[in-house]
Amino acid sequence: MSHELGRLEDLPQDYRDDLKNLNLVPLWPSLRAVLPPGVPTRATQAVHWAYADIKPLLLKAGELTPIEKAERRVLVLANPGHGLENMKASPAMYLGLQLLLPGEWAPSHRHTPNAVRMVVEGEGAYTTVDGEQCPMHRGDLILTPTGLWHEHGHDGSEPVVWLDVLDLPLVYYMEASYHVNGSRQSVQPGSGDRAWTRAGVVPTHVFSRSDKRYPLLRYAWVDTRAALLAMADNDPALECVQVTYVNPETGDDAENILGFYALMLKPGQALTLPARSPSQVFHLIEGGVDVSTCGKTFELLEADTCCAPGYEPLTLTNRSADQAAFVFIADESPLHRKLGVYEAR
Ligand code: GTQ
Repeated sequence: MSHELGRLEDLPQDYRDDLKNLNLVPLWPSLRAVLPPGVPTRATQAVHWAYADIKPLLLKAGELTPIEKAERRVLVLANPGHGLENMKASPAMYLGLQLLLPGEWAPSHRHTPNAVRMVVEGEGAYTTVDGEQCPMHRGDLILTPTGLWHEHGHDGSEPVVWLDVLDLPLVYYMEASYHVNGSRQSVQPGSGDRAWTRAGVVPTHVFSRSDKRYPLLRYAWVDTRAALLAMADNDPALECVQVTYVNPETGDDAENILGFYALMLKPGQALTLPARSPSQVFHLIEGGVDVSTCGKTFELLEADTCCAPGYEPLTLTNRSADQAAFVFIADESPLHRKLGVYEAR
């Protein structure tokens, strides 16, 4: 017996017209497309964006478009598999490289999508989030979670570039994406990364409890890097030297939809990750790493970024025989876990 399902063309035209006029669709011609056998259909392609290609175009954008005409001067890393105009790296992830020139100001706003910034290069910029001024140094991760006011400023003398990672495609798809403009924030004293300096000891709230849902907004790279080196030193047999950026008060992922991690590859290490359902993004902070997936190998240099679809195994290889390499990873696993569709094969 054939398992071929009936096609739309098999149905008489007048019947198809009747259905269409009543906003009805027969399922069987599309059933296999929406529920394919064994593995999902993925529009996400494995794509590599080289920083050396992007930087001159980003600096050119700095000449062509004043900050007042851009608000956020960003070149979006768009996956051709999703259509460039849709500005998606993957179903739920948006990536952009943002340029801020000395003295520029990207005004205060808040929006429903969650964002993080991974600082790529340049000194002297800061992001003010919910009244907290977060200095931006290379490798720092700064959260701007849903609904929090944020603005970017720059007191240094060289261009500053960072990688924006947002869950914009998902929030837009949900018809829940919008922004509100605000006025310049007044900077409040204190910072989460001074209140929460060490794992294992957390602030005791004797008199009053902060009502901040996101107590830690800035994850300094010096601390994350030191944590990875200590983990590797502590357990030389540890295969995957990786940390997850978490909310230190709850232990949950730092944001609700996307997950963020820092991975250290030991000299010469090749790490094969299982096929997992969420798409992933890799951004090289330090060293030289090859990323192999979907029959392709990307030779990442520092500040390069690549993405990979879910349900594919992936190998990361440190090209150096004597230096560790450090990778920032973003993925969709908090979303997949919350929805109950997370899988590792
Ligand atoms: O810096 O606030 O890449 O609102 C896209 C949207 C950056 C930002 C982006 C944004 C921002």
